[in-house]
Amino acid sequence: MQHLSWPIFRVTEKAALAAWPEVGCGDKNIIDGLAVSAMREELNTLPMQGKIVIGEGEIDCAPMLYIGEEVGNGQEIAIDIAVDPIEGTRMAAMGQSNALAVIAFAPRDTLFHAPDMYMKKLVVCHQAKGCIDIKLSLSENLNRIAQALNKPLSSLRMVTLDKPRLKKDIEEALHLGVKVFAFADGDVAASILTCQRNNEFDLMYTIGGAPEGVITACAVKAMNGDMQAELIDYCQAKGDSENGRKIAQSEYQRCQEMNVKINHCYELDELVKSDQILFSATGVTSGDLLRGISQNEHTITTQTLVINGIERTTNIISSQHYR
Ligand code: VTB
Ligand code: MG
Ligand code: MG
Repeated sequence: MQHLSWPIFRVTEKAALAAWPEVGCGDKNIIDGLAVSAMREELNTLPMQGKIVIGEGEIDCAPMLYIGEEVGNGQEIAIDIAVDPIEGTRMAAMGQSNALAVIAFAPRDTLFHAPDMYMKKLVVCHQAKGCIDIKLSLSENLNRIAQALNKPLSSLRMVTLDKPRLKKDIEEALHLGVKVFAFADGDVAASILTCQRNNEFDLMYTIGGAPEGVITACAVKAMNGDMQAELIDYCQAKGDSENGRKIAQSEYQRCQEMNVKINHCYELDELVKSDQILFSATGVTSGDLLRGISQNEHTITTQTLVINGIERTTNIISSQHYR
């Protein structure tokens, strides 16, 4: 597995580079399509029997590296792959910050098979490990985290997403005096920022995509943080409606087929069963986590974060691509 720790960063680099010329084009499917093809091509050169277990695209019907797709050149080890060719296609399409190309590798059969639906996620850094319980209220969790970190609620910094479905939670946190940082999009980046040493945030709490949740879990596990997650149905995330109920019904069916439970607390060790994790993210547009792609006359510069759960290291790799 360790032999993939170098090649993995080229996979997200290539995807980010392919999508970047179309940043700001307004069409997220164009962005996604470019990143997907570049990623697939690069993955197929790697010495592995890779299987996509977390892909993306069902919620927004984007071109995808589909679940079950086999990639790699078929040699050596069998691995599970969780991928979001562009995490934040809307940001990339609209020229907003924080879009990343992301991938994670883990040994075969160690990643949670999440359907593409909404997931409630709670992430903390290693100092607050073991104190969270997603089944309790947000207030209770904020109190527990503050206690674990030995700081007052008024110094606690929570990162989340600025979505209507989180309005009540944001108000609840603010009511306790907690400082809230609501990103437009991108809870993978928000979660990594929470787990980094010298972390900007004490916790990440949100309702976002389940595939992003498993990708996040890979990074959190490799960084020795903690996380819990709960799949929630469409109506719980978006409010009740006739159409929503139809979507929710199909989600229940899908979950039954995949043998996973809605409204059940999944622990980090259930989301990712192994410590042998390789994770890579390349900035497409600049954000809090990584610088986006930039260009001058002769070179294009990319910045990539590689998290290695085997070695327990994180590396930031800045590459100059000569033309
Ligand atoms: C979520 C979140 C992602 O998009 O999938 C979100 O996990 C989609 O939210 O990080 P909406 O359904 O409200 O659009 C991201 O923020 C970016 O991909
Ligand atoms: Mg995507
Ligand atoms: Mg995404």
